[in-house]
Amino acid sequence: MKLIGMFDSPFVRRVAIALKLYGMPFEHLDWSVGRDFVRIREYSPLGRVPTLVLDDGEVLAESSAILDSLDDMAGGARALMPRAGAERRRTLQLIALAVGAAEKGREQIYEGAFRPPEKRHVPWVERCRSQMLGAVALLEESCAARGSGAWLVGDRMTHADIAAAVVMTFLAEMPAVALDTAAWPALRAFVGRCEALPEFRATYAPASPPKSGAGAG
Ligand SMILES: N[C@@H](CCC(=O)N[C@@H](CS)C(=O)NCC(=O)O)C(=O)O
Repeated sequence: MKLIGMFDSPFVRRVAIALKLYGMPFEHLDWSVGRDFVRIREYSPLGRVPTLVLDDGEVLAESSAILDSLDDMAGGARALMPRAGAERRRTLQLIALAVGAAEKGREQIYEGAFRPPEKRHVPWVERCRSQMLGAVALLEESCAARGSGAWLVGDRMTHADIAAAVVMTFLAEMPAVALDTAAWPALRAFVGRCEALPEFRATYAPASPPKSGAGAG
C-alpha cells in the first residue's frame, strides 16, 4: 500500500495512525499538494490527500472513506469504529466535529497562502475561525465529560480519538491558526496522552505552512 500526503495534514495522519494500529505496512509518499500536485493527480485527479493506493492499484480518496474501507479490511476486533448503535453514532459525530474543525482551520491557512494579500476576505476567515471554535468547544465538552484517562467513546481507542488528537495538534501548530490549547484543558491533556503513543510519535511532522503555490499537507 502507498499512502500519499504529508504528516502535517491531520487528514493524512489519521489514516497513517490507523494503518499502524491495524498492523498494515505501507509506503509513505511524503508529497505536498502544492509542490507535488501533478504527480498526486496521476493517482487521484481530485488532487487531494490523503490518497491511498492499494496493492492492486485501486485508489482511495477522503480520509473517512479510506478508514471505513480499512476498518472493513482489518475486520473484527481490529476495527477502530464501533459496529452499531449509540457508540457508533457518537463516534461518527465526534469525527465529523474534528474533521470539520480541521477543514475550517485549513480554510484559514489557504486564505493566507493562496490568495493575494489585497484580496483576502477577512469576514470569511473570521467566519471559519468561529465555526472551528464552535466545533472545538463541543469536543472539549465531550472530552471533559468522559474524565481524565478515558477514551472519547467506550473503553478503547476509536477513530474519534485519533481524529480529535491529530486535529488539535494541527490547529495548535499551524501558525495561521495558532489555536490556544490552554483554553481547552480537557482536550489538551487528552492530546498529550495520545501524542505520547508510538503510533502518534511515528507519524508526527512539524507544521510546514504552505507558501503560495506549494500547499500544506
Ligand atoms: N475531507 C478531506 C480533506 C482533505 C484535505 O483537505 N486535504 C488537504 C491537505 S491538508 C488537501 O488535499 N488540499 C489540497 C486541495 O484541496 O486542493 C479528507 O478528510 O480527506
